[in-house]
Amino acid sequence: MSEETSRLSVEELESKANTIRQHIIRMTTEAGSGHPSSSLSAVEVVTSLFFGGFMKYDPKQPDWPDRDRFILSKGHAVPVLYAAMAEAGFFSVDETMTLRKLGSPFEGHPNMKRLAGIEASTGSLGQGLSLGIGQALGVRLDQRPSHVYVMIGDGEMGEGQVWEALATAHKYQLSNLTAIIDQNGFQQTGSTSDVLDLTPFDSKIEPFGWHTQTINGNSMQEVVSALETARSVTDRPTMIVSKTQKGFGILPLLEEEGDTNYHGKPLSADLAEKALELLT
Ligand SMILES: Cc1ncc(C[n+]2csc(CCOP(=O)(O)OP(=O)(O)O)c2C)c(N)n1
Ligand SMILES: [Mg+2]
Repeated sequence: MSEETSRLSVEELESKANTIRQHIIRMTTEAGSGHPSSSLSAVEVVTSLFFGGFMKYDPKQPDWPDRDRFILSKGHAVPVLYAAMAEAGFFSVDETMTLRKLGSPFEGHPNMKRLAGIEASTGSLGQGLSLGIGQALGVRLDQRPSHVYVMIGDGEMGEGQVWEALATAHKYQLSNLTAIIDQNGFQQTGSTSDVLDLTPFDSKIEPFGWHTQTINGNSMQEVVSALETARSVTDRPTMIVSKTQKGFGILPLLEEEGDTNYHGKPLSADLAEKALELLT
């Protein structure tokens, strides 16, 4: 149960991350649609949360009241969440291979009404941090020890609602809330610096009253250290600006394809085979 939640070493986490990357590739290629590159950038953070001893959860009792919560605000990257949850024992890896198939609860965006363990239905970008604030307030009112983690995309940061949420979290001094920006440098139609450059994030978010850190989010060691630091902050919400690469793990292939954003495209069967070779 909760106390036995995995606490893998950095080396073991790296190996788990590799397995999760393989699931992501298989799932999206099998579906013939989805967002592998958006999922791949976030793997180290999601892996650390689920297996680095940070999140408490019980896959046999997904609604355990004292559990920690993870909200994937960039809901289109849900293959990374399905893969991690499958590895954690919420359901089988085989089941996740029904991704985006008619009738499958493994929808293209997380749906909390269809799949136990999903904490929020997301996909309409901009809403996850607000949902996380509601949950952080709720567990605090109930005097639960739960911590709420929210992952936001860097393109998603262009949504005004996120900035309203940043101000609100400070107002309520939500020390049980940690947000992570997956700063992979791209959004749907191009690089975030071309579309709307909001970097650097830390110097904008710190004045909102948040504890902030900026890290290499594809370095497992840095992710684990940042989550440890976040846990030690007890008087305000914490933000981790996680600088990543979209498609991390299979970038040489995306470079060959001439598209390092590769947004919303599954790999062809041939390319997926090469990707899996690269990851093994
Ligand atoms: C409100 C809203 N507007 C537009 C979209 C379409 N959309 C899906 S993914 C995406 C890009 C998101 O970029 P980012 O947040 O950086 O995530 P990444 O894919 O880079 O991880 C957009 C615009 C959406 N899902 N929701
Ligand atoms: Mg992005």
